[in-house]
Amino acid sequence: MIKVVSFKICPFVQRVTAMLEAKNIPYEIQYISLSDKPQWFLDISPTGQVPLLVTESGTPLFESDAIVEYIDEVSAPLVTDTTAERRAVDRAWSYQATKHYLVQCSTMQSADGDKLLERSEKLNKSFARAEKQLGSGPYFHGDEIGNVDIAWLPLLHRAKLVEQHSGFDFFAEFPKVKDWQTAVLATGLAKKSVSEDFDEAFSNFYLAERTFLGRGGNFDEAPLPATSNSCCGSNSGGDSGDKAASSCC
Ligand SMILES: N[C@@H](CCC(=O)N[C@@H](CS)C(=O)NCC(=O)O)C(=O)O
Repeated sequence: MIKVVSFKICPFVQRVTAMLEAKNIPYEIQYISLSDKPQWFLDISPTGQVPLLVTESGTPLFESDAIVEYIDEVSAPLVTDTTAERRAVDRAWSYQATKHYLVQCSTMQSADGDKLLERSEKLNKSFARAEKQLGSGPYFHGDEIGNVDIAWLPLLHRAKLVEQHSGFDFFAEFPKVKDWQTAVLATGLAKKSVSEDFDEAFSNFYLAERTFLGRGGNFDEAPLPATSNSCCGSNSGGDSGDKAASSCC
C-alpha cells in the first residue's frame, strides 16, 4: 500500500491526502516530527520535507506537485472529459493555491491586526483572481470536483477554522470563493484528509495566544508590547521566532 509521510498541519501534505481521498485510493500515513526528523526519513527524503509518498514498489516520491502528478498518472482522472489544455490550465490554477500555502501560514501567525491585514493583501490578490475565474459552481469547473479544488482545499479548510475561532473571514470580499469554500468543505474531503486531532493541532499552533487570530481577531485590541511583535525573519514568516514557527510548514 502507498505510504504518506506527514506532518499533521502541513498544507502540502493535505493536498496529497485530499487527492488520495477524492480518488478513493487506500494509503497508510505516518506522522513525523519536523523538529526531530527520524533517520529513516532523512535517508529516503532528498529534501527532508513532507509530504513524502512511498509507492507500492518502495520508491520515495517528494515534492507535492510531483506526487499529485504521479497519483494522477496511476489512477483515473477526477473529471471525465479532461484534455491536455484543461490539465495545463488546472495545473496553473493549482499553482495559484500552492504558492500561497506558506503565505497563509505566515498570515495566520500575525501577532497583531496590522500585520494580519498587511499579510492578507497578498492572499487577497490570489483570492480576487479566483473570484474572477469561478463560474456558477459549485466547484471550480462546475459539477465535478477536480484537481484545482483539491489544490485549494487546504487554503479553504484553514480559512474556515480561522473564521470559526475568531470570526475573521479571509473571503469576506469574495462571495464566489466563499460559496466554493462551502461546497468543497461539504464534500467531507477536508476532514478525511487530516488526522482526527487536526483541529486541535492546528489551533494549538495558529490560534494560540501569541497570534492575533488566536486572541479572537479583535481589531480594537490594545497595541502589544514591542517585544511580542518582533519579527524573526524566519522562512515561514512567523512572528515569534520560536522553533515551532520556523518548522510549521
Ligand atoms: N515544495 C515542497 C514544500 C513542502 C514543505 O514546505 N513542507 C514543510 C512542512 S509544511 C516541511 O517539510 N518543512 C520541514 C523542512 O523544511 O525542513 C512541496 O511542495 O512538497
